[in-house]
Amino acid sequence: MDEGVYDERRLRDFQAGRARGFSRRDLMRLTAAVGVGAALPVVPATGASAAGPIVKPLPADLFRALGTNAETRWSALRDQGYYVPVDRFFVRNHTVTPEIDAAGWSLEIAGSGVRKTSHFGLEELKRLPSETRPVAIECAGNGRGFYTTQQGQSVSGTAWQLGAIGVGKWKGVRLSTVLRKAGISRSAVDVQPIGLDPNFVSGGVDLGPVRRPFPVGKAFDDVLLAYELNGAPLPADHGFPVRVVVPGWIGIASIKWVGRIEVSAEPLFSPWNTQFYRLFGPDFPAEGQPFDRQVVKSPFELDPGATFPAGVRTRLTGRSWSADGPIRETRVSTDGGVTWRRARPYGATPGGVWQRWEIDWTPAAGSHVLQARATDVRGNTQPEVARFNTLGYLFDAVVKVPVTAA
Ligand SMILES: Nc1nc2c(c(=O)[nH]1)N[C@H]1C(S)=C(S)[C@@H](COP(=O)(O)O)O[C@H]1N2
Ligand SMILES: [Mo]
Repeated sequence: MDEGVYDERRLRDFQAGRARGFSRRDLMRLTAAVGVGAALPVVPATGASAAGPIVKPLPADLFRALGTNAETRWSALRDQGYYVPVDRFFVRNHTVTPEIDAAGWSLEIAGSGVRKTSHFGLEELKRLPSETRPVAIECAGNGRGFYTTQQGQSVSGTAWQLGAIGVGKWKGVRLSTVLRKAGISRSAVDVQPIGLDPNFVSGGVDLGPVRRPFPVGKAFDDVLLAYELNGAPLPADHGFPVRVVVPGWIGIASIKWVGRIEVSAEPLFSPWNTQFYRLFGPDFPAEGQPFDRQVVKSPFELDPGATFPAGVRTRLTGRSWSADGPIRETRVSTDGGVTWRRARPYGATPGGVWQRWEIDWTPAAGSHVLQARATDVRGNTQPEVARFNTLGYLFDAVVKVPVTAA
């Protein structure tokens, strides 16, 4: 399963007009109306949460509220285990968390890639062989805010810092098991899960339900239809009763509240792989560079502006990850990038999703800049500057974290 090859092929399909679900003409109409990159306004951070698009409590010490979304504070992951507990797992909602009655819910599998339409209830899915996997859900826009605050560039979309990631223990049935039961045909090429949350309206245009296709090869490789997170039924905000979990891919692939899966004998497109989740900008093709995987990151488990007692040894901690493989090493600088020391990795790493690390530091009184840089086993590492793109995806640069000691 090579995502690069898939993306290139689908880009050519799209350019040639071999598109189902969302045509090139639709895109032209849409971009004429709102302008690519202008569709999503920058959402500023707001204060404490009110009753709104997210059901679970969002205490200010665990989350930053960002419009319809909430990001995990990295300070809230210090002293936590490998998995992110639900009470601090970030939420990314295009609209609102829907309330779904599990008894009345069923999953429809339909389209030109199956012999007939079929339905699966929740209890039926639970009776099929189950699998449990550690998987990170990470928004493609995680770190977007740093394009502006660190690189002085203007991008559109939610101004996440680095808290739009959570690693969970997801239990469910393999999508391949369900697709086989549904009678998937040899001609099927793409699979598109569709959410039951309200349609997403952007720039006055109704883009329909949240949905994004992926290839049948990925569907048969490692995708889950998950009904449990960290040993409990899926919480409402994370997709109850069933969500798709697509390991290694950007968060948008993992459709929550799935109600229907289209299986197609022709390539599928949606605004979520044509208008959004493409790299637009001077370095990229006019129609945007498609992508599916995340990049390397290494946040400290603290909030920017943290203070430490001067002259006292303190333990800095953090986590590093890459969608391309386990982390080989994380290096830390406490002097603004002049010298770098290797952080000590610790803890079990089921599935190799991320690596926790720690390093001791005795700060002198005054202001300091902390930086961490991770490198994965394939040699992917974090650059000084992330590649600008108008929608602010894939921010992978080393982040400069201001702290003080007093
Ligand atoms: N139906 C539906 N699925 C969705 C979304 C959504 O708004 N609606 N958001 C996507 C995006 S952009 C991300 S990053 C992840 C976030 O998952 P979480 O809210 O469980 O952390 O869900 C994805 N699946
Ligand atoms: Mo996302």
